Amino acid sequence: MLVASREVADAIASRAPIVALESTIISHGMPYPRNVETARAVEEEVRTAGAVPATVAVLDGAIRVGLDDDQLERLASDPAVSKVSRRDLTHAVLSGDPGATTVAATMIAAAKADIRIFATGGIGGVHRGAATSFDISADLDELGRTEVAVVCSGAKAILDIGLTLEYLETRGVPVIGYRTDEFPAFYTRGSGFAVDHRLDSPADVARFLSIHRRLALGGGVVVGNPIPEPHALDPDTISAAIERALADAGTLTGKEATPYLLARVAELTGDASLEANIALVRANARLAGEIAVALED
Ligand code: PSU
Ligand code: MN
Repeated sequence: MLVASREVADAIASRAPIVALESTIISHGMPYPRNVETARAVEEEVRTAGAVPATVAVLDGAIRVGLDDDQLERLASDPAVSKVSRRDLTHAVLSGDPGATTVAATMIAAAKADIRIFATGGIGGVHRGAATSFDISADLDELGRTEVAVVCSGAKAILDIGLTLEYLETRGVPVIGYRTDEFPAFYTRGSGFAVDHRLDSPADVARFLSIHRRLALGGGVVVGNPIPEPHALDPDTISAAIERALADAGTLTGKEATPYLLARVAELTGDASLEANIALVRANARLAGEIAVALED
């Protein structure tokens, strides 16, 4: 039920560095064909760093770790691809229908395949208004229980970033700032909220992850890597788009809430946000590759 591609299986067997990559960002995060181009470019960033990319999805009744080009193309272009988080995995395998994995589901697949590093754009979090909607991404509980490090550009301000960090604290998840003291807010380099610890090199992050593993604490680690400076968006433009998207979403909750908000913000901010998104995912993949290469045990 978990099938690794030949290349990823070989890398696991020889203990070569591997970076897991998610697929919700391909199927539900970007328009075709930029999504499949980005998926390929992100894999290339991992390779440039000296690691093997392992994009994760559910296809033909199995969780796939490592996809070929046809599989990437299908995820990018087939409108029937569903969004698969922890609670959706069983049904996706049973039905045989195509599914794109979220951060939570990708972490699960990575851990089963013994992959310790995973790169993405942004993690899910505590939605604004969660006190009444209870809308808290399953990504956060997964980080609390599954030992995979997630390299990301923080979380989008469509979420309540302060509450997201509180929740991660409750679940015992360390939040690292990579060359920053602030938790990044995806399109912008800072959120105004401090990280727990700052680390300044892939080797330092790798040492942190080794100790985390040796302590057998369980659970993941968030590595927040701010969007590369030249691609960062103007904070006022982005927050206006977010406020508008939240107003348009009304009381929408459940698994459609995040994709709706992401698509609406992308629509309102146009090409600039798409280019920013691509730039930050590529940078995260590169950094994750460097950390994977630096990991010694
Ligand atoms: N945030 C983004 N881009 C994304 C997602 C979140 O900026 O593509 C996706 C990720 O796959 C994440 C998922 O795991 O949305 C979270 O969805 P939910 O809030 O329904 O758990
Ligand atoms: Mn949700």
